[in-house]
Amino acid sequence: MRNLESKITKLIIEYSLRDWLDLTEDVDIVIVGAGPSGLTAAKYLADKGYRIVVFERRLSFGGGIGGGGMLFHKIVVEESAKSILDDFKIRYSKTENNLYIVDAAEFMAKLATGAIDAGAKIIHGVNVEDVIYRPSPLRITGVAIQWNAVVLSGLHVDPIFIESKAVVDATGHDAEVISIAARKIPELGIVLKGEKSAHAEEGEKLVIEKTGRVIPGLYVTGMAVAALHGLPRMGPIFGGMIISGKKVADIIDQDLKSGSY
Ligand code: 48F
Repeated sequence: MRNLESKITKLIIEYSLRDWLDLTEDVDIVIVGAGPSGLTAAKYLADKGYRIVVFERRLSFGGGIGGGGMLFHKIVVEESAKSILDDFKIRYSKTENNLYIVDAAEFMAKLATGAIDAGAKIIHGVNVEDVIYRPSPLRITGVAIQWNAVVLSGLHVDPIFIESKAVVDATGHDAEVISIAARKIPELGIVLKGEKSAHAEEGEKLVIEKTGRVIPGLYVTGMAVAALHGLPRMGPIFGGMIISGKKVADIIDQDLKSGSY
């Protein structure tokens, strides 16, 4: 072996490849997006023993959390999501109207830590650019991925594939995975209604209600639910996002256990 430089390189390549080889055989659920809904789903699914990978195209966690509300560094969470804050050991100030105030930095750091500590693998800098499907029965069986640096460079490079029992669209306002599937596999019959203007209370309620399975193998959580079903936006209140993440984890668990995924 040569000097430290070569050792650094060898170790990084060797240990990264071990993870990547595991991903070719050993993934139960692919979660796309490390925002609040994706990270919450990752933790609760990993807690149940599933092998989870979260692909996040940015080099950071948290999606829309970091900017708080118009860059003010706090976010709001409702009483109904308090038990999830507690599960992740996220601290808060309770206000008189049963709304909880949380530091944006703590919220995203602890959601990510909770997911990782539960056993989810999060890989940054990876863009999900397509899905894998099978026609009979019609279902989604994984994703096509590409380094986001390649996407940003504009180079024409083919993706590689990761198969899974379930794919979760946690990509936020654009519902990217679902819109790709809707466009490229018209026989799925998916119609994206697009997010509506703000109505915080209604948005929070409906985003939880409509969280779930889109078609066999493909699930939706977080703001992607609003994009799919034409629901109102709610701004920097995050109870709906994390309750939606927990709900999709429960639904996937039930589906995988009953074999109806
Ligand atoms: O946008 P994002 O935070 O989604 P979310 O979990 O939460 C929404 C809230 O942050 C906020 C809100 C709630 O009140 O309105 O906006 O629904 O996180 C989505 C993450 O997915 C990544 C993106 O970089 C972000 O971190 N992402 C999006 N598309 C892809 C992706 C893709 N194709 N491949 C990989 N990552």
